[in-house]
Amino acid sequence: MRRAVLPILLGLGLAACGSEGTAPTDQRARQCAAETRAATYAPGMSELSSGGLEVRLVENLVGDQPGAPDRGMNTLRLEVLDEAGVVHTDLPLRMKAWMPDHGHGTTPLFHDGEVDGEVIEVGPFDLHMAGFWELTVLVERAGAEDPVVFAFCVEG
Ligand SMILES: [Cu+2]
Repeated sequence: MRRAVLPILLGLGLAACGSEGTAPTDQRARQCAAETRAATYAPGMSELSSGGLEVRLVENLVGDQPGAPDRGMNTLRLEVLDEAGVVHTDLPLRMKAWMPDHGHGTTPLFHDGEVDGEVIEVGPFDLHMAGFWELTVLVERAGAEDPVVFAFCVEG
């Protein structure tokens, strides 16, 4: 499948934002092994915002299957907890998916959260390239956006 898709992507001019798109799979895997900025995905992992909120990544879906963020369509299932540990579904949030090394993100760049029970779902969004991605969750509280960053290396 990927062999068939790559020439199409290259034809769209995406080759300009990195050479790893054409690198052999083992070379990309080594890039991720050496990527010190990236977290290792685990369901339930969480990050604290400077404003005191906890954003928990309940799970990521690749397509409709649980798994580590990967190339293609991903969906984050999040919980937002306040300082008292209370789960909030009343705080609007959006997520920005960005490749800082390449200076581009997904199209569209921002993805709004939608409440699904006690979980807030973001996506599906397309991680269209292998490499280092920052998924910045911006939770709106008291008129300001409080960011939390989940950083992953996508081996593709
Ligand atoms: Cu890129």
